[in-house]
Amino acid sequence: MMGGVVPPGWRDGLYHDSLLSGGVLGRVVDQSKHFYWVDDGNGPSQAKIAGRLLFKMGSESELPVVGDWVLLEHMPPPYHRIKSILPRYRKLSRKVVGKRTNEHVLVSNMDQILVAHSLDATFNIRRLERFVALATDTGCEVGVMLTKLDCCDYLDEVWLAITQSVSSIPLFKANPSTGWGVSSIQSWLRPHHTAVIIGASGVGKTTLINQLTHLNLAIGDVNQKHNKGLHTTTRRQLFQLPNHGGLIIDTPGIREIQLWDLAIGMDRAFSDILDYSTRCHFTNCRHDTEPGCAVQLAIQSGLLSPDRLAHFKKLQSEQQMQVERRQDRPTTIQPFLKKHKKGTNQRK
Ligand SMILES: Nc1nc2c(ncn2[C@@H]2O[C@H](COP(=O)(O)OP(=O)(O)O)[C@@H](O)[C@H]2O)c(=O)[nH]1
Ligand SMILES: [Mg+2]
Ligand SMILES: [Zn+2]
Repeated sequence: MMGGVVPPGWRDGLYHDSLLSGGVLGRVVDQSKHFYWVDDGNGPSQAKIAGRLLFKMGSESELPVVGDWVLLEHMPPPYHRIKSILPRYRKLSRKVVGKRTNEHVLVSNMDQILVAHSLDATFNIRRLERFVALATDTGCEVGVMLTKLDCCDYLDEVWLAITQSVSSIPLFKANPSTGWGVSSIQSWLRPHHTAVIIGASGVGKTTLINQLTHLNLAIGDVNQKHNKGLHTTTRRQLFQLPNHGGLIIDTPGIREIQLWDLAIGMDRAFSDILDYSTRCHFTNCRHDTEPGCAVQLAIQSGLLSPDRLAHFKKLQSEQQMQVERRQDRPTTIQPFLKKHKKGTNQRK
């Protein structure tokens, strides 16, 4: 459809041509408090949401996020106008903390997710499983980067736990500070595709991006007492990998992952348990004390750890609670419109 310059990560065929008329195609690559940075292939420029578009929005989750494909109306400086947002084919979201269950879209339209996890004293296999489930749920290709092996006292045990629990996913051992292991991650990242790196704070996400992009973004200093990086990355931003063509989005640490639409992710993350459960005597088996439970049998014969089953049950009930909460979600327009309407380019 287009010759010459295209926005970062664009590939022909992502959208039907009919969706691409009526504006200049661009991609949201960064956002600040009052405007967005949109790249149409000629580098990022500042843009604001057109008043008309804003008016049509029904909830906060419809606001542009990094990764979105948009149609721009070019305007004299300082701001172009975002006329529309093309439908998101993928998104990473989490539940907004609070009384009501609201969706908070973090980034969109990514192809790969790299889950970063450190093997220092903060290592937690359940947290790793949650991140992997969240990532898998998006439909993206998922990889795991394990950092800080140099800070791990029980490497053999930890490694065994990891390979047992996330066995089907490519695992990359790396030390982003020294660059060790980074080249295999670079080969896994697909040229002209968009990857997102997620994980807790201080695990080396931004350090990896610095290695991949040869940039010098501020990273968190290790707080010796807690062995955690300080929260330095405060926003999501899309970077291009030189001599590679791939794109990667940095994210701030997701401190507590709330689960959203985890049904598919659960199935994939716990496919072993689901496999066993097909052989349970009762179809509605809760894998507790029911006779003929194949899951309990797997535990007794050492094939499955009781911890893993307990974690599976916990996630399942959290998921159930969210489904119930979502059903009584209000559909009224959120007060967010007020906040964003200020300073918008309202069409006269
Ligand atoms: N010892 C050690 N430190 C690392 C490793 N990877 C990253 N770091 C350090 O961990 C700190 C936090 O890194 P940062 O990239 O800001 O983490 P982010 O919060 O995930 O973006 C920095 O001081 C890094 O130098 C590693 O493999 N080993
Ligand atoms: Mg960071
Ligand atoms: Zn059972």
